[in-house]
Amino acid sequence: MTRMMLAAAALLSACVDPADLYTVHATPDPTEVIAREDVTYDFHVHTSDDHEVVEGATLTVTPWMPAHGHGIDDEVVVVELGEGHYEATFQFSMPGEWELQIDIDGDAGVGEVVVTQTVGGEMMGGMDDTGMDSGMGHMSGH
Ligand SMILES: [Cu+2]
Repeated sequence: MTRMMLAAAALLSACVDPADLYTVHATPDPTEVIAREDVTYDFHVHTSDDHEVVEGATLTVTPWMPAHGHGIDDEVVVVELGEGHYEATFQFSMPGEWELQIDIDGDAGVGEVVVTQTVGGEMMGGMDDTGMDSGMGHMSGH
């Protein structure tokens, strides 16, 4: 009987939207993010329900550009600083609208938080010959 109740509880918690499990405050330094220049993010992670800081979690940060369907070439290395703070330094590969998909594996469970980031800077000349950003022509029409 106890086992069945535990299973039911596990089932219930699995129904919680993973995005709601954790809240992440993502603060870039510098605050004006420029393509192909280092940016260091402070990710402050706490649980959404009781506002406890999340320590000892594994954060996986994936920069993603939805309009073009690509990320960045480099893996983002996340370092835990303590008291719910995690840090990562990387570069966005081009200007535009980006997302940071933040997967959090911690004591409260596995959750995902997505934050948006506008990235400034210049388009790189000769980008087209990679074939990666051939869609930029119609993007500029927005
Ligand atoms: Cu792009």
